[in-house]
Amino acid sequence: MAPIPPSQQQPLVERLMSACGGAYSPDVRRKYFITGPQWAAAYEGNALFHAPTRTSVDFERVIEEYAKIGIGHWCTHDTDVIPSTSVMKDEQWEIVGRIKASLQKNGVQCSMVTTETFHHAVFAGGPAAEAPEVRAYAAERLKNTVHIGHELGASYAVYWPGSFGYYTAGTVDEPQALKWYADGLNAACNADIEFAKKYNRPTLKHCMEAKPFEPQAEILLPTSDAMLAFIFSGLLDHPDMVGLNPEYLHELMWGASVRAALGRALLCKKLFHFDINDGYRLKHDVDIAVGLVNPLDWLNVLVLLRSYGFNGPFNLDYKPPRTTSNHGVFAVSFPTAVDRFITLWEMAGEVMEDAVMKEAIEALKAGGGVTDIHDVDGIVKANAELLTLHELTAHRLFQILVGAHKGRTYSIA
Ligand code: GLT
Ligand code: MN
Ligand code: MN
Repeated sequence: MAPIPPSQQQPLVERLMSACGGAYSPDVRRKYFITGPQWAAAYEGNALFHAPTRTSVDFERVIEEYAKIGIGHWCTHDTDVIPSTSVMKDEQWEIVGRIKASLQKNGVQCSMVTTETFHHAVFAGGPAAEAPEVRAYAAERLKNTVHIGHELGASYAVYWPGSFGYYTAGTVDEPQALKWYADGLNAACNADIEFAKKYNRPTLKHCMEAKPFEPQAEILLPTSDAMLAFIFSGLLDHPDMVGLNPEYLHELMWGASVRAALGRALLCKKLFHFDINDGYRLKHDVDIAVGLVNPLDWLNVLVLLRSYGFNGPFNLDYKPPRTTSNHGVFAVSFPTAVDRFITLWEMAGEVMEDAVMKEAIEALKAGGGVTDIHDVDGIVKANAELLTLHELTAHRLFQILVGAHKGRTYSIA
């Protein structure tokens, strides 16, 4: 093939995108509770060893592009949109006003707000550092975000305590630090109760998000399970207001079965919000778009969530790869991520209705019918053939994933 000059590259991408087919319309996409973060679309491709590959994108553009794609909800960190020197000053409200106008103009809703307590130098010692002024500052930031959330009409607040940990142990008193961290969340929840009254709105759902590795070397609340223990520890003034925002990859990173981790959150009625993406076990937070690495596992995850009535928010917390251009972020990265999610979600519905799956699961639950429960060998024998269904259903899930249940086969020509 002859080299493709830059002027012909966008048309090529557009043509191949439409050749892919299978895109859902923006109206269909809007039927799902899918949320798009400001930081994901605005990510410039920079990292510790990576220079940026894209230019910055402001919230006006992100909201407009999300609206065109059919992503009906937008979320943000305070400092994604407000310079840190302006946060909590009068000038922040002028920016919030512009955000409101932009959301309204494009028919997009703000679903969630989150406080950046990890990037700025003030959080070098973490959001619950030893110095009381750092903790007081962090609490003010959390309360301010709750206020902005009510102003923008959000229903969720997320907390990713990225800097809550250390590189070297010895000075940080872990139980004390956890108590201080709870003080911050308590300040946010108590302020929320007051703001909710003033705004005549329900309180927000406060969602904790765990990540096991990075950016600290050791993390004090590394997993969703650790956060569940924290929520039920007695340290929180309003544990009913606090739940989880698990991220698919963050659970996978430490080696969990994501489906099982989500199952524990569901059991505790604490699955409030879900960051959807993909990646690899025991690696850093690569934030690949949903379904590009583990589609079969994703199908399994969505079967669980659908079975338990979790309908979102599904937050597209991934990083468009550095190899994708500014144009590609909105022309390829976001629409394809949304469409894979919808496809997997609908497939999960097919799994739940599939006659083979249903009968296999019912048969396993029926058991072999042994009545003498002291007859261990008899119980084993009675279930022996039934247990083959575990592998059969895994095959069936694969078939549904690749369309083989609808007769798609291959033959050697
Ligand atoms: C950061 C983190 C994400 C969190 C964001 C919310 S910040 O990008 O890696 O997983 O969801 O604070
Ligand atoms: Mn996340
Ligand atoms: Mn991540």
